[in-house]
Amino acid sequence: MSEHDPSEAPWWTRAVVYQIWPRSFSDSDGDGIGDLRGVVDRLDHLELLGVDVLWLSPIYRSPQDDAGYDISDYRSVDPVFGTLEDLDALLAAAHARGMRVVMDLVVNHTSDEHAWFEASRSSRDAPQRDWYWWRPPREGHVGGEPGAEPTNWGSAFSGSAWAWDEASGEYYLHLFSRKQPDLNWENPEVRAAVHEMMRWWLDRGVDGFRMDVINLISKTLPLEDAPVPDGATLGDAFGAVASGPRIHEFLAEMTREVFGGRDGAFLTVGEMPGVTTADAVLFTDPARREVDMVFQFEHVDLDHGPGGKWDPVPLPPTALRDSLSRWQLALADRGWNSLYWDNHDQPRAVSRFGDDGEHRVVSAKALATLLHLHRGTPYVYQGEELGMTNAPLADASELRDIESLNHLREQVAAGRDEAEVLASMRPTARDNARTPVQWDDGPYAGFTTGVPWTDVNPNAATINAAAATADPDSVLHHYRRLVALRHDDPVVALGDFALVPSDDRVYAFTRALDDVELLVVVNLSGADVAAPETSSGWTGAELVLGVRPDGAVPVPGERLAPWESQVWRRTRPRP
Ligand code: TEU
Repeated sequence: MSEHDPSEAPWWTRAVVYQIWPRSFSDSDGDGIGDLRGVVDRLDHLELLGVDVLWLSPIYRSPQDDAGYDISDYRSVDPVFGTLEDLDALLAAAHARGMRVVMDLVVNHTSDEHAWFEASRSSRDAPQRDWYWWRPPREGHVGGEPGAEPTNWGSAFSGSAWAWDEASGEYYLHLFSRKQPDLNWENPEVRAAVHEMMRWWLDRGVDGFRMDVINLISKTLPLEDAPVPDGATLGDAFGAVASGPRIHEFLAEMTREVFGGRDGAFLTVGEMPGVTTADAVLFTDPARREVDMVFQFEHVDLDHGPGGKWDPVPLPPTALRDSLSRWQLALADRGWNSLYWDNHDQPRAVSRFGDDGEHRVVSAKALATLLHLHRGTPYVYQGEELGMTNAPLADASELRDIESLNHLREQVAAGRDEAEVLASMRPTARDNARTPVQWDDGPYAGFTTGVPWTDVNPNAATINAAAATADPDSVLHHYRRLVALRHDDPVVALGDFALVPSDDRVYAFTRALDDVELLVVVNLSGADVAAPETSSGWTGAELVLGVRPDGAVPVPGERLAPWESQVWRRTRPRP
């Protein structure tokens, strides 16, 4: 199969995915929490946008320790989101409008309230003991005392990655919260149970899966102490758990067992922190049948300082350009990229990579153009199409996310000033992207008739879907054009990518397929800068999209206004 041949390329090479984080999408019953009926109520908006696939963040039964990424029953819907019948209704309504629905598959870990874990924890001889990672205290130590943990690993959400179970006298591993014990994928019964559950969802009508931290399921054995980063107290388990020795085998087996013999247009995307370009080629090589595409993290980790995400450093446009273009080139011949700026784990794109003040609209459009003109499958996170901004997080009481709350508590306990810790968290906290979607300028932005579970951003009076729908120059209508362009123009979906030399603040590239060529030029700064030299050779080309703060029509080769973005199209000059 050639991914460059439009007649043979898989359907998802021309698709755009929209991520719904249901808790903050739309509330239909006034309890302040978004739900599945709320999603059905808003399908007109998604149809207007033109997206092909909806990815639903977890709606399964869950104690909601990590906003649903801690699942206690894979085959039921949490009552806060509705019922299985509501989910069936959503599937039917989305399918009727030509949209597919992919579920979040969280199988690196379950909730500690899942029946599998309850059985596993019940005793050391329990038949399901080996479904999770149980280990005795470190030799010569007493279980439960500091330092007795089986390895020195830290968890993603503060503290040790091991929790002591007094009743059975062993520790269990949790790479995330202590309410998210890791499943032991070495055990074939675990794999078979997950495959069966996935088939159950496909039988119900879902169109695929976004696989949460799926590259962490194969751990390097034996589990051993890891290097301790400078300034940290706990070891970094990452090297021991990311893309481990059996990961490719596990994913190929999953494809075989779950999708084998099924006809249909499915989509699988593996979320893979730390994945390298070389790994990504292997994971997404169609011949290997592992996953269709991966979420990589390089561009969303560029602003992490020596102390990680809570220690942000300034991000020069060149760093972004180098990273994104490197991924384009690395997956050019084999493999496929997922393209995203933000999601429920990242700050809002326009606040992080653009300018959420004076140039909010024009910079949100510039970022959208840049991303959607790359080769790969673009993902739009709810509210991104409105140019929604980071939450103010003016006070610690606005934090809801377990990661934020644990970090704040840990730092304050260590003697740091709360206001200072909060300030360091503001740029990258996950809470930023979890405020309710701003639908209109009414009470609580039209998100709920009750009281929302977390504050609505005060800018909802001006930034909202109703206003954006009515304004032909809105960020929303720009996204609509970009989605349509990918559907209609094969060069956008499949064309070869080449970087064009430019000023350090500009990202310019071409895309080419057969005799059609596009030039994309984006000013990633609030300054007036020179256009790339190449631009002047494009006089007479068709302007596909052009956005300037003054609303004027761009001219090839002329200086670029702040956050200006241009897409030009021409028939390739014959050699
Ligand atoms: O995220 C995995 C991940 O590696 C990070 O995004 C991480 O959660 C975060 O950035 C820490 O700073 C996935 C989910 O998307 C996330 O919501 C879950 O919390 C996590 O897995 C555990 O299931």
